[in-house]
Amino acid sequence: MDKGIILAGILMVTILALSFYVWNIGRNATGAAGAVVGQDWNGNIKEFKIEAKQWVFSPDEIKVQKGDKVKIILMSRDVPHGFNLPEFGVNKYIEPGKETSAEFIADKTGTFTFSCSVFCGGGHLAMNGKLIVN
Ligand SMILES: [Cu+2]
Repeated sequence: MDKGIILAGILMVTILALSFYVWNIGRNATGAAGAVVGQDWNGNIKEFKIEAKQWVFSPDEIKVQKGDKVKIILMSRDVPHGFNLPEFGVNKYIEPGKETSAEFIADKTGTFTFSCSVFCGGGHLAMNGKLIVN
């Protein structure tokens, strides 16, 4: 093959790689800004972390305001558990060693019980907590 063609090829690949790199930086920057806007949804997203282990949720009480968009990050310390909050259409499987998240809008006031929905041993039925929406 002609040396000139090889050089031109290398140059093309280099230019392509560089432009992809620059394009990717721009894309990531937009993504980050978009994420911030997303979190600002309604100006009042509330994020919580709840840890599940035999046979408690920790914390077992969370408080939000009506209209809040609520995000709950769920983790299990031992066996698989569940997070069931039927009034808000939430039922998640919590796999040990993996974060699971649930999102909903607290569109009604009251005290709602969340409970474990995956059989996890002797204390399973007593494994629950409270969501208070004011
Ligand atoms: Cu359980």
